[in-house]
Amino acid sequence: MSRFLVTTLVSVLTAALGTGVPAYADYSQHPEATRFVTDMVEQHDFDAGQMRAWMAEAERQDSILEAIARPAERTRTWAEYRPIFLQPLRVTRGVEFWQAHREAFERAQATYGVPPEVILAIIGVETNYGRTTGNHRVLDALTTLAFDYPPRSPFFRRELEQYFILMREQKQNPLAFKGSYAGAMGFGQFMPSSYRNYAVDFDGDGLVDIWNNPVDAIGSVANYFAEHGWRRDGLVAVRARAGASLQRGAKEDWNRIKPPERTVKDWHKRGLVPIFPLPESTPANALALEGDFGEEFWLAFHNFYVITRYNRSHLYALAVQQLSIAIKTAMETTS
Ligand SMILES: [Ca+2]
Repeated sequence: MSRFLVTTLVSVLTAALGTGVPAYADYSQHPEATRFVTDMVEQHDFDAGQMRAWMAEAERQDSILEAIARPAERTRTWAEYRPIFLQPLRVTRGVEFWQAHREAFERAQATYGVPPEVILAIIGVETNYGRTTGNHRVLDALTTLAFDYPPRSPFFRRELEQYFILMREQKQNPLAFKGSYAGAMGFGQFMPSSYRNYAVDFDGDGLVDIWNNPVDAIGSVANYFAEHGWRRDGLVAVRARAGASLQRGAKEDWNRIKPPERTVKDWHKRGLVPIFPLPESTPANALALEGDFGEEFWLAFHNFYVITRYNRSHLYALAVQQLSIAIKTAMETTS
């Protein structure tokens, strides 16, 4: 019996027994993927036979479905999350990466207004400066999530579409690239749409390569921030003290992932004061986090919000901010 017949029988039986989603031999037979192929042919002029061949190569990965169901940001407290990214080795390697690419960091700051330590912290948190860019085939990750993860299938279907267009633009083979379980790629873990929209050729060699080229990666992360509203010399976050009179108000006032609407003055009135003086008119959100020594309070400013545009998590943004300060401090003492 052919593999096709066996898997077809298995899927019929699985469906008949009601044990869950029917399993398809590969994505060339999956009905959603079939519709996707038709759309790619009609909307973007891809070759139908080539698209079907790629879909036949794509493999559903259960490990990806398990991984997306439990991202670290949603299951860990700040006390648990922080040490993952603030290890001394990650700081040391940040300094090394800075020293290795000084010119690119200076040019990125001049061009986009984003300081080196922030770009470094992003690349450090995302991939340990390009060391861990992911072991999943991007094609498998995006097809699995586009066609077998209903909660976010519209998002991943769009990213899969962008991935094929990116591959065509870059004259690359869609089977050849690896990334995270979500299909994020390269030093800065860009999704395909971000790659197409924000990645730049920062060393001027005619290629936009954030998979292997650290200089392009540096410029691309800085450009991403600039395009998402980063303010040159703007604040990110400052630790705050809460008096006994702290008026907490509604729970949803805290840890917001939105542009700040209140100001330092508003928080001051409610009993929350930054540890060093700031203009009272500065727009700020407030964070209350479970830290090593009990509850920690922070005021988070516009540029903090911009960091959450990279990854929608206040723990992520605060880890980036703290790593950036650690790297800058270490750089100042070594150079
Ligand atoms: Ca380049």
